Amino acid sequence: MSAEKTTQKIGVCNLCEAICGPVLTIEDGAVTGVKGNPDDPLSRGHICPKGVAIADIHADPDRLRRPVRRNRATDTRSEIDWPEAIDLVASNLAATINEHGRDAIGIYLGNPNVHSLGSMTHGIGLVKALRTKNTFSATSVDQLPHQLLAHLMFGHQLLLPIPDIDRTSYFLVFGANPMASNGSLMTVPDFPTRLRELKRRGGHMVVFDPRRTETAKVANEHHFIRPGTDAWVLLAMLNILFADGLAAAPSYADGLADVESAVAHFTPALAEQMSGVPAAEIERIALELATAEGGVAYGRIGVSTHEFGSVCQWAVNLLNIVTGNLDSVGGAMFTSPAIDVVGTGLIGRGHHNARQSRVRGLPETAGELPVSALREEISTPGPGQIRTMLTLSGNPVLSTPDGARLDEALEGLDFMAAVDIYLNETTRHADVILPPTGALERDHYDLIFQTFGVRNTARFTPAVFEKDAGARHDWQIYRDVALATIGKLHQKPSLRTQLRIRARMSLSPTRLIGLLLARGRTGVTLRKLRANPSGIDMGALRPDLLPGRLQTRDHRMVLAPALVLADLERLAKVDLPADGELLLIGRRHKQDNNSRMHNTERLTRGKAGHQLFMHPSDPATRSLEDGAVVTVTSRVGKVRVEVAATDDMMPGVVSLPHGYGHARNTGMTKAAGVPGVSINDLTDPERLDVSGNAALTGVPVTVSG
Ligand SMILES: Nc1nc2c(c(=O)[nH]1)N[C@H]1C(S)=C(S)[C@@H](COP(=O)(O)OP(=O)(O)OC[C@H]3O[C@@H](n4cnc5c(=O)[nH]c(N)nc54)[C@H](O)[C@@H]3O)O[C@H]1N2
Ligand SMILES: Nc1nc2c(c(=O)[nH]1)N[C@H]1C(S)=C(S)[C@@H](COP(=O)(O)OP(=O)(O)OC[C@H]3O[C@@H](n4cnc5c(=O)[nH]c(N)nc54)[C@H](O)[C@@H]3O)O[C@H]1N2
Ligand code: SF4
Ligand SMILES: [Mo]
Repeated sequence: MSAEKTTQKIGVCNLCEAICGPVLTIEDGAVTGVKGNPDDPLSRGHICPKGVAIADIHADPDRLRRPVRRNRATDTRSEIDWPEAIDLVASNLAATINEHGRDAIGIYLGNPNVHSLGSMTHGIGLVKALRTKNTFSATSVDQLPHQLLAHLMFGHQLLLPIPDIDRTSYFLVFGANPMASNGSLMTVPDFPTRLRELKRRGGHMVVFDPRRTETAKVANEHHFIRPGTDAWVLLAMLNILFADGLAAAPSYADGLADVESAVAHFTPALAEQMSGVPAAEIERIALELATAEGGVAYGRIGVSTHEFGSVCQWAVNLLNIVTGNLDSVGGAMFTSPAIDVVGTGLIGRGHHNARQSRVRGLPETAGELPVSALREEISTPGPGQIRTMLTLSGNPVLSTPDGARLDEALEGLDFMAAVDIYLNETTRHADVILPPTGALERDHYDLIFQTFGVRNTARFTPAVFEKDAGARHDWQIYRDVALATIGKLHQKPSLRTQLRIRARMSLSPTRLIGLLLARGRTGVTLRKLRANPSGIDMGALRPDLLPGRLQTRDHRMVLAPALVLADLERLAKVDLPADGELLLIGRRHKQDNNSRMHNTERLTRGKAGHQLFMHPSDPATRSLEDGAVVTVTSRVGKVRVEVAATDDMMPGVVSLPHGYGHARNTGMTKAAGVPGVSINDLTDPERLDVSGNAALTGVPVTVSG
């Protein structure tokens, strides 16, 4: 191969929240190397095994590159051209609205939307243009409690306190496994090095997790905790801090006395009974956090996907606030991004329970309904029933509770369209799939994860490859579907609204970023970013931004939101756990990405990791052999899967990864051959947090031979 044809380009990995910016080697139009970029001020040369696999997605023969139409009668698919595909989707969306009203459209937005600039700028535009109440997303199987509490306490759903991992001396973690996940709601590429640095400077990391995870193993301390019981432990920590006179609040905060009386019931002794964590340990750790020079509490998926996820997130925020660690170096701080989606109001501050879902009366948050209600909204007849579905980069059949029944419900729709790059468990139901360009063929500026960074940085990454002549970017698809659908409505919006939508949807994402940067206060412009492709460093997170940064109307912080206080009564009524009950939790693997990446050779070689993990004592008491195929049964479903005994599990707790169960897949032949079952055939849409987030963890199950 001639040397002239080899180039190096900076790309961006869109697979997880760490947003690494690797250097790609390109030879004759193909990616032949992916390595970290040491000049990147955020990712500092880091990449993980998945980052290398972005080359595989780019070249993947399974990836869809042209629109696909399904013949329902024969369940076969053929490629069609773009004008025909857009027209088919728009005609069906418009026909549904014309005949049954806007709410007959259901929309589900999956995780990769947040990782694509075009989805952020134009996908949201399409959703707004369709104006259906039946909008759902992966938020309600993920971080909804974080967003709700940020809204209630700080006045904006995305004003999230980010751990100052590079300066903290005490890192207290509930239900997160950043060694595998690379961090979440804390954009922290290079977590392993940052943790080593933390330990080297004498810092201490404590992990509460029902599994001794990859992270637990490298932390200074790990404590097993019974799934679903973190609320008691967190509240007991607050209880101790009040009892010892170590809890205080800044002058701009209201409600400290209400918090004190609310946590009075939740003693360390009660927490020990519920969680299995010794009261003395709870007490010690609370005091250590309070007295550390810059300590921070942090909770993630393992405490967000709980029946009391909002209480947990409230308590995590309070631990930081009352110990003086919010808005303070080494604690939890707010970012100052170059495009401030929070301060400029680019993303709304949020609201909660302004309306409810039709069938079960579940509350909306920021305009979205809990995805646990999606299946029943499709299959329950009556006015407002969903008849046509649009999924945008999502695989809810594998990623949301009771996926097996959602799988059936999708087949009963009048029409379904998907904007997705693969034919998978969800998109196989679509009458039309519209595949956008991949991550290496589009410009990227990360509006969301630069807002959650552990450092203030900005980076713009131009497309590494030009798109094929016949390919479309996601923003172009969203624009075309929105405009074509509006054009076919019987009741069109006013001419002014139509012109506004057209003008907004016609600006490219990159133009928009240029305009937004120019409006920002950091001095970072698109021109400067183009001149510094590794990114611009704006420094460590800054303390003392409060109360100015608060987005509440009166710039005061709300310590005791009524919604959470009321939920403490529900918490106080929970019974002690039954003896011998098995509780199911999830897990993430370094080489997986939710339901994706199981068709790449590079990440699936080696020993399969889909098994049901159990503590060795649990199969033994049930006369089950290690390696045997067992039946796992929950209230909603059953799966058959192999057991792997490991003393990394807490006794009484079993674990399956999510995003498996590709046997029902008709598209990716390689993925369909990957063993494993979907944990979400067992998770229960009736188990919910007060926010509406699914309680995916701690599902009661039985395991038999
Ligand atoms: N039991 C259990 N369930 C869980 C979780 C758990 O911990 N336990 N985790 C939850 C969490 S945190 C999340 S975020 C959700 C994820 O839930 P989803 O977002 O529904 O699932 P993903 O597997 O991320 O699906 C991504 C989809 O986007 C497509 N895609 C990938 N890249 C692109 C792209 O560039 N453009 C377009 N248009 N499409 C693309 C993929 O083909 C796939 O169909 O799962 C949740 N489900
Ligand atoms: N490799 C990889 N990286 C990813 C993803 C991926 O699929 N693969 N997904 C990305 C996405 S969408 C997200 S949202 C983030 C999530 O990022 P993390 O939250 O760090 O992800 P998890 O690995 O699911 O960690 C959750 C932990 O909670 C524990 N847990 C379960 N139940 C409980 C409980 O009741 N209490 C406590 N204390 N712990 C509990 C689990 O054992 C697990 O170790 O990861 C992102 N990064
Ligand atoms: S850590 Fe995340 S962003 Fe970085 S290379 Fe791995 S998957 Fe990509
Ligand atoms: Mo997620």
